[in-house]
Amino acid sequence: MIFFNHQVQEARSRIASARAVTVLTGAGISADSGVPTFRGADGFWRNFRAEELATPEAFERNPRLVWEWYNWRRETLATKKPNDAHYALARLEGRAQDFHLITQNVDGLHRLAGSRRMSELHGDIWKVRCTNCHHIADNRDVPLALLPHCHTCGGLLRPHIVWFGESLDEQVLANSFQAVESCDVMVIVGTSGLVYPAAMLMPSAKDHGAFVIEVNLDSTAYSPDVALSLHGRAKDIVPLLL
Ligand code: BJW
Ligand code: ZN
Repeated sequence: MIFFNHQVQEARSRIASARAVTVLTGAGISADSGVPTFRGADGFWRNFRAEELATPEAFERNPRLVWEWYNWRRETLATKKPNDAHYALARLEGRAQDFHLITQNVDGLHRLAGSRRMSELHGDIWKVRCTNCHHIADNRDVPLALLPHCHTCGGLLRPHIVWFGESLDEQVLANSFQAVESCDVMVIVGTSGLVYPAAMLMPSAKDHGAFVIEVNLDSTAYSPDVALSLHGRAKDIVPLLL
């Protein structure tokens, strides 16, 4: 515990004296709000894993099934609130000289907590996109009609989310790399570090000289390479860092 306190102190002082802080979050930060993670024991829906449903091929084969999954997740998320870790990061944005939040999460909880300087790498579950005219619209309907259609052209709508095998938005990705390459401290919260290209952000920060701090319940793909690994719940540890 003394060792742990010492690590927390070091993380605090690194963040306090940093010119630029970049934070990368994943499903673990929202686990403390009751949102299931992707690769944890609760990551199943019926008998499916995310990898089987979050693909353009799955949507082409069975759009109704994929929409049922998203409907279920939107219903679950509509009852969830940001936790102390989300709020702490929103406060840090107001305090740090230069701050950027990169999230892989699509749940919208960072925005609800007040974060604004943010890149959403994998999209937003509260937006829909037309598969025909590509128009993107906010949509908070819960439940959504299964097989929802575009008001403009009648085309089939899909979630505005980056599925496996699809490219991330170029500008969002470029902004994210710029933020990790120019920061002096990077904080990584609640991600397994298994999904690319997000997984390349930490090595890139390190190559550019950043001090990297990880907050996670367990060891991850990043743990051997980071400067500090803080093990525990995001909602308990992240507020201690500010
Ligand atoms: C806690 C906690 C608590 C729990 N407190 N911590 C290079 C090499 C190999 C493969 C590829 C590669 N480049 C591209 C690929 C293919 C693929 C990929 O990465 N595959 C890997 C699985 C191997 N990537 C892509 O397809 C990407 N596209 C792309 O690169 O296009 C070009 C291209 C294509 C194909 C080949 C080559 C190039 C797109 C990836 C989009 C991923 N989108 C998803 C699904 C969205 C669906 C949806 O949400 O509706 O996004 S995947 C899923 O994983 C989701 C997440 O954002 C993402 C990351 O997961 P995350 O957040 O890390 O969650 P978990 O569950 O994995 O981990 C939770 C962590 O929290 C754990 O560590 C816990 O310990 C911790 N934890 N409770 C603190 N309370
Ligand atoms: Zn349309």
